[in-house]
Amino acid sequence: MKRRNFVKKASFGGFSAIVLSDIVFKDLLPKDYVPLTFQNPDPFKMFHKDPEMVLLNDKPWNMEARAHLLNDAITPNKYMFIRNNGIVPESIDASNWTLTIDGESVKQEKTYTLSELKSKFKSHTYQLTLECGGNGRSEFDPPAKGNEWTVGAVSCAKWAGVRLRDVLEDVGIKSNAVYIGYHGADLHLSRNPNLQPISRGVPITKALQDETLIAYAMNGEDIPLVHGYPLRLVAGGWPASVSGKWINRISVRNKIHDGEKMGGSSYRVPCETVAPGEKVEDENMCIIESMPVKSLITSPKSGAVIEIGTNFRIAGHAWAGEFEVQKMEFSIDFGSSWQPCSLKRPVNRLAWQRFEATVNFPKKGYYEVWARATDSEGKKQPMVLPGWNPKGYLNNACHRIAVKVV
Ligand SMILES: Nc1nc2c(c(=O)[nH]1)N[C@H]1C(S)=C(S)[C@@H](COP(=O)(O)O)O[C@H]1N2
Ligand SMILES: [Mo]
Repeated sequence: MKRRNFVKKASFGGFSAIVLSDIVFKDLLPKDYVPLTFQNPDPFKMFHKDPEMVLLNDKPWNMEARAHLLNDAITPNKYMFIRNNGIVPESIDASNWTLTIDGESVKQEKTYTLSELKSKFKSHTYQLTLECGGNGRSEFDPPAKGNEWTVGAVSCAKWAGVRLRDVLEDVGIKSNAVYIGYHGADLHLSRNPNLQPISRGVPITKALQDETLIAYAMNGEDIPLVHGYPLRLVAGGWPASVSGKWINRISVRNKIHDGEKMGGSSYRVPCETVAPGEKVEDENMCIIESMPVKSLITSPKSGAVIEIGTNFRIAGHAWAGEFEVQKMEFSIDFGSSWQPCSLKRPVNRLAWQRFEATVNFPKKGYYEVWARATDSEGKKQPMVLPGWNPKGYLNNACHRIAVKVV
């Protein structure tokens, strides 16, 4: 399938696509000034997103869902959050796309074309939960810098591709391999080609799991451009920042990968809990691995008004990083008492799980319905904010919706 260039040229009736070299005074353009003809006013159309999605940033593009948009068992593209650290690749030629496996710990470097990857290795399909490490950041106080995600930076689409393990076995890796790191084709915001916006990775044990894919399809189609077309790494259950988009290189490392956003406070939390606002030295920050247990009430939408005596059904999804969700409960009295929800098993490991319950309200008035998941290790979601951390990661506090019974 041929993709058109990402930068959609605005259609100014009379003229066809303008390119940079057409601009007579281009050398006089103020820094960071985007000529009208290159401005794209509608990221919802550009990325095929539902207009109810929430745009958080345009440089880079970041967009989140609202809880009620995430009600589908399998997240469709139109409701999938977008998290970019840099500039989406502006033109992609899938027919010439290659993936190189290199690094200290490969026996020899090897490069595959897209069609070689597809024909040489068996294809696998899994539904995988991808949640941004910063999902829920907006609630932390003191606030952390970064996108003000509320609850919608999570998705669970169906990804198809080849196992990273099969590819690494074909390449041959040395026994000193400890980590893999991805490299993508997106541009740094400065447009400096020597800088990468992000290059993260996972320990080799996670890389070798059945469900860790080099994916080339999402929900039965080519991966949408903004989500990593034509090739992305998908490692469910971990902060989605490890699932590299537009990947053209994977390095097998003999040490913890030291790419962009692996160090400092990026995707790291204090190894020991700290007081809100406390300064934490880099050496006391630990890399986030499995995401914590969490759930979301996706139906109905917060703000529901119902008549007393009607059956009130709630439903949603729960997930628990590397683990399974074992129990799901709800509360209508601010967590004083909890009642059970029905909970499905995941369709496969690392996929979110559906829960449902019927809620009875004792009398008319305002309520909040809270939902709480417990994982297979017995860990529960906190009712209020979990431990503060400098970058505002891992907020897995109970989700709640407002209901008025009339
Ligand atoms: N190449 C590349 N891969 C990337 C990113 C990026 O900016 N560039 N962002 C990461 C982060 S922080 C997240 S949360 C997920 C978001 O994936 P999505 O936009 O497909 O939802 O992609 C990850 N992979
Ligand atoms: Mo992220």
